[in-house]
Amino acid sequence: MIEEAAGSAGQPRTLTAAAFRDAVRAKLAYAVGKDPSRATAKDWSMALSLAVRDQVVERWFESTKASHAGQKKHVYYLSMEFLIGRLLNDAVCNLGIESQVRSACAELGIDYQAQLEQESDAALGNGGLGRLAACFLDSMSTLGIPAHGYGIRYDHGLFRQRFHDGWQVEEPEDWLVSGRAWEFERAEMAYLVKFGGQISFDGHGATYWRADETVKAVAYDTPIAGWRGRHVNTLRLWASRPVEVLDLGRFNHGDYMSAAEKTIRAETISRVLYPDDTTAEGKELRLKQEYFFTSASLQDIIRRYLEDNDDIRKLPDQVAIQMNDTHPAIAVAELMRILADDYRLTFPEAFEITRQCLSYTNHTLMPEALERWNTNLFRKVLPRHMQIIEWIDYHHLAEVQGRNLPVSLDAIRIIEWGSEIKMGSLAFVGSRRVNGVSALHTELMKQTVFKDYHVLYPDRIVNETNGITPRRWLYECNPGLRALLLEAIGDGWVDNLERIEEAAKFATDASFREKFAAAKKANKVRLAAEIERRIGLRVDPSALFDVQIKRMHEYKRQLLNILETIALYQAIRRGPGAEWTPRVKIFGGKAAPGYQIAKRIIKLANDVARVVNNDPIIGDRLKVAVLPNYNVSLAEVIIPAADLSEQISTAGMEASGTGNMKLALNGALTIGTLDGANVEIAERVGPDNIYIFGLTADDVAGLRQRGYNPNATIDSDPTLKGAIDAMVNGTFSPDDHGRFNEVADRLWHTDWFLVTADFQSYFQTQRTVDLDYRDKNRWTERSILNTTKVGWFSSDRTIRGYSKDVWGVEPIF
Ligand code: GLG
Repeated sequence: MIEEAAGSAGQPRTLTAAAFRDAVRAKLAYAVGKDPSRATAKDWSMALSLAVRDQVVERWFESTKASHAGQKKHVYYLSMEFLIGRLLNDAVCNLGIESQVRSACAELGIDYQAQLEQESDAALGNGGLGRLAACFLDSMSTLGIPAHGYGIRYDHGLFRQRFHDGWQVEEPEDWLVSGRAWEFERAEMAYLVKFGGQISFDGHGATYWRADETVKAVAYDTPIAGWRGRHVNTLRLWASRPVEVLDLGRFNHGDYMSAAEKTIRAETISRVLYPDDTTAEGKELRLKQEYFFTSASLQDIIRRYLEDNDDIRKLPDQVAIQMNDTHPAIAVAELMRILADDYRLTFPEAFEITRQCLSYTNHTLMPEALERWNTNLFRKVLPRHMQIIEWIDYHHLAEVQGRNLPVSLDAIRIIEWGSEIKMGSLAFVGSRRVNGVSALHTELMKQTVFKDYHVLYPDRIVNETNGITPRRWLYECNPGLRALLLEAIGDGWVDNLERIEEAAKFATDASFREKFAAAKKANKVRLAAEIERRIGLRVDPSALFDVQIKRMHEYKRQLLNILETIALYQAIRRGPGAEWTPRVKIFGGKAAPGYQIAKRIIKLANDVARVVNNDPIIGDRLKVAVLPNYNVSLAEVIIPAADLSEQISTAGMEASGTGNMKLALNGALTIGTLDGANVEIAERVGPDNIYIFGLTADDVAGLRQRGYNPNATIDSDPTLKGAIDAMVNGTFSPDDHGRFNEVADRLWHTDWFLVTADFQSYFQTQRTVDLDYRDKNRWTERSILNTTKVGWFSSDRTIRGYSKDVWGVEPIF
């Protein structure tokens, strides 16, 4: 039994350092099986994590008991992605046991920081959508909302990115390879999930689904502790396993390969995360993945519900299910199937209950990213669900026809031309609430993609502007700034981030400003060391750190940033004697493996970097650092060190963005378009503390409608033309002049993302940034105002919004 120091009321019980040290030793011996003299860094890190995990487990039991006893409505967050990153420091900070853990490590002669780096980064997601789900888990636990996150336990998360000669190379990621301290396998918690086959009816109301293939979904649970460890929720990830482990008959005939065939087929479902989150993958495996985790989760939800309740019709009183994007939208049909086929409710009854339980979050308006499934494929994989969706579509349409409203019936069909199922439409029709992720995005949802639905259901669409957890994105990743804030205003801001505004008054206080700048500088020194370690480039920590970190995508316009880099490079070369503000351009981001143009833009960034960084005329005035394998852990190092945050998407295309919030919270000033949540950030920090440039969403729509001709723009702008010319004349690709022709051609001919249209405004704004950065005091003052004015973007606020507007649940804290 571990000795515990008494905690004051409401505070978590805390361990003494000595007790914790002994606990780590015991874990090393009895759980890892190593003697301290033989233990590797990995062994120690495992022992440390297991000891910390013990601290979470008791609270976890208590939370589970309390939520059963309290009979509160429970939230189930279904997401194909959870980008949780590392968990050790997160658990330690949330439990408030950092000082004990650090002293225990010191006594054991191990370096805490080094232990943290041993943990693999759980990259079970692509970008913002998956990271949002992870922040929501933290906030739901922090607010004491009984909740489960449900997803897939991929063997391989998002690929590891390497650069070979500047080109992206994808390598499989293997986060599970050296064991995982945080999860518990629940072999007994398994559900069967069926695919394909035939449907038959017995004529007395019973339906039978004789499947072609059945797999077993096995649960793996990770406890997620909230701030101060007051409540612990569960992230339950499903792994796909065969129903029969081995075909012994075939094995005994010496046919070893085919004896294992079913196992391989079943395990394939949870093998890899689809690396592409922006194009609909019309692939059977993807559809199976989506159905696999949705079905297992719904079966689990109903089992839990029936443990404490007996009337299936009252499910919506106890259950709120959130569909994170359309990936789990098959839940609409699956819940109906369970209610109708297993519990014998009529379709209308089942539909009503389904619509009361489910809600849907939309994350993008880009047509190519809105999932559609070919009906032939769908019918083959999910024959019963196809029938149910046909029923929903037919009845929904019939109901609408009766209401005589000004909507286009074609636009509200779920099954288009009988050949494609629109999953966004299915999710909309089957949901109680549908939400966008920023004010602008929600408005655009009402005006564009869901226009007709909005006429039919004017109350259904609500806005829940995204947020980020201040625990990971300030408290943990920025210890210097954390310490300064604790000293200045106490720790109320960690519970209620809006209270960070109490520090705004210090923006003009010279001593505070100095400490704030010193913390930023220390973070920049740390990042500079990381840049050197990763790519061998030396950068000066007193230069302006200009950061663009996010997935590589044309709409995010890394290309605009690179063109500006080229133009700046050319300007410095023309006049090296002028007064330049030294700048380090930092890029990080992965391109989907099949997204050729995005991969070429990575190559361009690397080619430009090579030339710029080696040009003796340029020196420290400009450096370009393209960092490979951007992920959550790297973000934790880059974000606290940023001076300038690049949020430069084509207006109307970035649903929200959340990197913008993290960077602003850590004191970076944003240079951005009026897109996504930038709009709301600008409202809060005020026009003097943000750099807004370029076309608005309305301008973009107008320009595209009229037909934009990039030719004239490029011809009339020598700076832009010079940069594009350099791209195609071999300045950066002496070995292959034609390498970037296609990139340039797109700019000259179509430029759908309006890079050229926004270039001049962007370039000029960057020159203003240069000038402003010279006034260090003023810059720090504005940096402080960014940190202190963006408290509203806490995911705690977002989750309170969902609780009230979408789920109908009450946070405990
Ligand atoms: C999407 C959007 C982002 C958004 C995120 C979370 O592209 O703008 O911030 O979801 O809502 N696919 C994404 O990452």
